[in-house]
Amino acid sequence: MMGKVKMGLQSGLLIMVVLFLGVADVKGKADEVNIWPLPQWLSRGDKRVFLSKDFQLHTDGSKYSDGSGILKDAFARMLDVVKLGHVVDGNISSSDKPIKVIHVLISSPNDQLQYGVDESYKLLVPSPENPDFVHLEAGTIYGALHGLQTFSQLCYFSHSTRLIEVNRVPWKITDQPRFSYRGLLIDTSRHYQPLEMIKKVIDAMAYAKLNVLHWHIVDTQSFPLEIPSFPKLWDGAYSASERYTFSDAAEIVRQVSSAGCILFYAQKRGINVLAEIDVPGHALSWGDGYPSLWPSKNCQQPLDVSNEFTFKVIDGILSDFSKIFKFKFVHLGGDEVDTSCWTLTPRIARWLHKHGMNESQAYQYFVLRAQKIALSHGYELVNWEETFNNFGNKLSQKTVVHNWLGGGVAERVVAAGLRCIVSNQDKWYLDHLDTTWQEFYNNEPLTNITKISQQRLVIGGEVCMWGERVDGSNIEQTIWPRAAAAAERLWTPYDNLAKDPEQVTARLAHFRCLLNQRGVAAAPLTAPGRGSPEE
Ligand code: CP6
Repeated sequence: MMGKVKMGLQSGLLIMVVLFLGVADVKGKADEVNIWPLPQWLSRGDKRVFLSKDFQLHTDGSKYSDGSGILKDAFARMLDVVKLGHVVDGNISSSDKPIKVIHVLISSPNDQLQYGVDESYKLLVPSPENPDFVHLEAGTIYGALHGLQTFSQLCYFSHSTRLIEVNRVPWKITDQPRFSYRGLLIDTSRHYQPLEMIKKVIDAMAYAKLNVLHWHIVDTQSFPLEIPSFPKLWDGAYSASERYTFSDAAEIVRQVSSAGCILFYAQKRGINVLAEIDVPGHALSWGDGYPSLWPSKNCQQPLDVSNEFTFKVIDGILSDFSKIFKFKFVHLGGDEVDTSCWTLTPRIARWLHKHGMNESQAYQYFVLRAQKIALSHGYELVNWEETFNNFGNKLSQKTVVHNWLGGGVAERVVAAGLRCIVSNQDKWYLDHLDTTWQEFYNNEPLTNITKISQQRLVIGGEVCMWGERVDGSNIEQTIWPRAAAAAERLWTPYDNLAKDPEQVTARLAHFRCLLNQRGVAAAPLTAPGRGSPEE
């Protein structure tokens, strides 16, 4: 008896301390908002609620029927990451009213994921009409997915009540991305990345609200992907096991849902996949299976510009791509082309002469012909900036120029009326290990671009995880948390960014702990403890 009274007193004291500090179980300052990336707009209250153990998804009134199961599966994953299943002995008294339902209202029936899809959402915890409900509304299923991610970040396990709680209710959040292209490049040519690791990267991208996985599949060092039209191309893989079958690739991007619909693993999470073949320069491995793609046995790249077979192979690859990569863009590379093998190979030198082309004209001819092939398969185009720097006025209007050199090309691209993706190597290259998360955070895509009409042509940005020094053993901790810093730059309205640097640090440290808890090996911000330099 005494014991019980004592316990009661202790927990009473605990509650008083808790009330005084505002937050019990989430470490840090009471007033911290721990959402990453920060929403467009939010307001909070001062109450606390907990989730019922059988928290449910309701969709009454929604125009979206979820025949493909995207929402149902996303809800199940959300319950999984907030660990509602772990609640076995919550301290509930009869007067406590748990939140029982998340009511998701989606206005579009369409579940096509595409560039520029409406990603906005509104989240109310609890619903003003019904205190047992969370209210989430969105234009499309993809906005609803972001809303679920935000909601998952509001939930935490309370060690005092042993329940999943949300503090500082009522929460009112309205949110939408600043840029519609928010990318991460992975490179499976310099090192093979296991399929399961690619999926983990996709999961974590969804947590950070990134929405494009730029898959730099093949390069000089290896050709890991099966191409049905040209089945010897993957002879250029490192080994028989370091390969993706065509159906593996489809699976990264595709899954069969519980409803029997064919869906993409990435699509289910709101992630588009931008596939790249980097031509003509970064393609030596193509010749392992088809040596006639090389200028000669001892001068092996760029791809032979004089050989019709080269363009047949590109056509076959893009035709196969179009069956599984449904994003509206394909990336055709075009960077770092050293054309000397063309002039050093007499057969090709004669061809150039016959067609009245010098080396740089042949480079242009190659890139533009690859563009035409991609257009014929229904794609719009992305090319690395050297193509713009060398013959920008010749590029298809459907080209998005991908900056990386960092010489301020974005300003010139948008002034020329083309679209641009920002990835400058001094700020957004993850393989540069000494670039800090703060530098990732502070890279502003619209630097020096002031006209609204030109700002709109910067469709977003992308952080690049080049694969020379990463494989399945260290890719996650090299990507995270720095990619998340860029993710906030790309999501959150400019005026909300980094108002309080200490708060940003604490909030990112919190997000990277969340990644760890969810099984993502995100590295510490610095050291030690929660990763904040002050600690
Ligand atoms: N591979 C390809 C690369 C790079 C590029 N393209 C690259 C260049 C310089 C640095 C990092 C990566 N490894 N195909 C440039 C777009 Cl510092």
